[in-house]
Amino acid sequence: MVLRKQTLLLPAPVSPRVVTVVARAASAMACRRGALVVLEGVDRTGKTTQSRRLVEALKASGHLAELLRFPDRTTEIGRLISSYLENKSNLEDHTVHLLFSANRWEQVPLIKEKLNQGITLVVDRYAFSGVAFTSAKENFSLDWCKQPDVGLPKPDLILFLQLSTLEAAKRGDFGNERYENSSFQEKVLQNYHHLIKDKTLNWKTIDASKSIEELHNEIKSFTEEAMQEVQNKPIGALWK
Ligand code: NYM
Ligand code: MG
Repeated sequence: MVLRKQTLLLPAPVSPRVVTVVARAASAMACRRGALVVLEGVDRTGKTTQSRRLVEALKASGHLAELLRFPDRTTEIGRLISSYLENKSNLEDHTVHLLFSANRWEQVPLIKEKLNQGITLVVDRYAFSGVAFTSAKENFSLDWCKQPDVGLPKPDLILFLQLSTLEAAKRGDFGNERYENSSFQEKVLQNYHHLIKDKTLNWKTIDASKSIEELHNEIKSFTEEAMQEVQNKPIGALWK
């Protein structure tokens, strides 16, 4: 009789893959928050391709993962930025810098909520793009450019896709958007080189001249490592 009862309570046979998925989701719900993973680099280094592939791969191996990108052109602030980038409108340089930052701040409640739900967020550009691009303009110091983003959720990992501007240019013509020319991109690259010296952040430099597949594998393994390290650590504050 007892045996029979036990037999009835046994769940239907499940594949090891389902067990893994359920176990991971349960552990996420129990304690571990998601990791905040950022991809940075000049234009044409493959950030968008790699962020998408990373999210797909994480999901396929049973993790909770979502993609975000900045600028987020879908919000009201994002539309102002988009029109500026497309040269359809002009904005004063400080003003547009602050709009890019505001476009990140408006997503902060959502970012925190998702991380706390155990969702790993893969972010295509973040505050480092803000600083690297604006400080490539005349009379903008790195320090001034960082201030509006001080206190944003701190990334657990920043993947810097490194490629010379010459190599980047070989990947095809730049688009018609603002900033898309080699001399500006060169200044942006130099600014990134200053930013990656910051040892309070977990920067990993990746050679973006590698194949899409090689790059993906490297990025995935750095991400999985960062996801392990997150454990019960609270979400940090950037540049604080
Ligand atoms: N950009 C992006 C900035 O100038 N400041 C920022 O804060 C961010 C997030 O926008 N050339 C620039 C970098 C890019 C441009 O980005 C649009 P994308 O990834 O091409 O949509
Ligand atoms: Mg672009």
